[in-house]
Amino acid sequence: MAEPIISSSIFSIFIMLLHLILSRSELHINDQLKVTTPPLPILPLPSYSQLKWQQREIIMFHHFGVNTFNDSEWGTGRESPHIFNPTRLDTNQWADAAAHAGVSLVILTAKHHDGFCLWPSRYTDHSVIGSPWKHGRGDVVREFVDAFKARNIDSGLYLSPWDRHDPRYGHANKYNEYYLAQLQELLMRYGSVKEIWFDGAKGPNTPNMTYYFKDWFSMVKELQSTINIFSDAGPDVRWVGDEKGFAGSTCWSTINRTSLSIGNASIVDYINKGDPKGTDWLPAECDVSIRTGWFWHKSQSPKKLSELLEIYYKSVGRNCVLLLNVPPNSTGLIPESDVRRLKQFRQAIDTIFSSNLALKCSAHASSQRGVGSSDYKPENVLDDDHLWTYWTPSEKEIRGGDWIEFRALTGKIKFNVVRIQEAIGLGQRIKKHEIYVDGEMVAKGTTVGYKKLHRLEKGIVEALSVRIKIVEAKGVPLISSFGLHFDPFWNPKEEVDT
Ligand code: FUL
Repeated sequence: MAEPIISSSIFSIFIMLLHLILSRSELHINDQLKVTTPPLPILPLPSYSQLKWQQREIIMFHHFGVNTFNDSEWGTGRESPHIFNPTRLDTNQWADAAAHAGVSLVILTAKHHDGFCLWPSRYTDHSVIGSPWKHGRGDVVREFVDAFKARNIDSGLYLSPWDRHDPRYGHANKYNEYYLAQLQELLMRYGSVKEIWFDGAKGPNTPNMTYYFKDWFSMVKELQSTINIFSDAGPDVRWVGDEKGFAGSTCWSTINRTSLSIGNASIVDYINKGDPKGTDWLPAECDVSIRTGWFWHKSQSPKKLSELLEIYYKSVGRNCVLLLNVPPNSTGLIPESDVRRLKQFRQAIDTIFSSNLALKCSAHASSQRGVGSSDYKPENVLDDDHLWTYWTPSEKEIRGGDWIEFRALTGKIKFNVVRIQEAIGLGQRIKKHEIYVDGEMVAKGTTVGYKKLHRLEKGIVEALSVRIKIVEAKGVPLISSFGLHFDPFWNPKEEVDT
């Protein structure tokens, strides 16, 4: 008779335990409900590889080939491979130069328009095989990827579609087979390749040629899953539409790919600015050379530091990645003058941006999503995460007039550059913004995107408060980072930011 008593007490203990577990999990669920969810994204969004690319900010280009030995920019295709003889070629020296410039990706012209291949391709003898360099047994692409990999710098490759040497050019099936065969060599032999450049350039009076872009793009993605494909029209990175390194002062990462085609001069204005209504995420890359030409010429010298900084503000500071070309010379080295300039350029950028004067301020905002939650508070724009932590105002029916303000904690702050960044992982949103210093408007702009840099036309200002007003946005704005910086290299009397 004792048995049922025992089992009933076991049963009641079981019920109590169950109750406790359930009430705890209920508590847990309630806790979670107190946390406000992030706002919905606004499509289109960047891919994982596009986000990684955007965060690189500055990448480098090396134009190297038979033109280097010929004082030429566009080879005819009739150059003898014998002229290619970089007797002191040292890709470690190239990689050191890139490291001094602080870049994380460098792109090499494996084949330019002249058709000469820097690697021993099995499909042509117009390559290093026919050159005296290393008795025809060298491979520049191999030496390039190995040296950069050893310094943790990623590689990219340029394979010119326009080929002035190969007789298959102009015969669609044959040339596309050739081109695809070379793509396979480059993307299968040399490890991870992070960017491939499809140049739309083609001179006048060239044979008619249909490129099988769809086949090329599919092959590239099949062979390299984290690569970004560059061309005038993407699919991952678009050309900015000029070779000065300048993006439009309005620059959307969004665009309609259906309006684009490769090698079509009429789209340059559209790709320079992007399109707020664009259904594709296709950010712009600003290519420019440190010298006048893309290839090395004895008579040319590197641009001044002030010119490089101007380019930086109009590329990286306008929501783009800067692709800076630095050509190796005919001995196979990056000239010392260019290495020096790269070091100066990096030092200047570090000097300007390594200290953020906004950290001496308290952050305030017109409103905040999820009041009481720390997830969307204004202070988030001052942390080191420039993508996934952000300030965002509360949602409301009619948008406009949202602001975030920084108030100096210990006396006036002195600056001449304002940096604003959007949390682009949830879509690019801001259409118009204004900057106020102690109540006076000192700058205004349109798009922000990953990074917007304003050099103040007024020059240096000393202020107690700085306010960013979001005048118009596609939806609720998300600011991921904010900075007030001092640029000692800039004199607004010399240049006006347009
Ligand atoms: C252009 C080419 O024609 C130039 O030679 C250079 O390679 C530049 C980056 O792209 O379209």
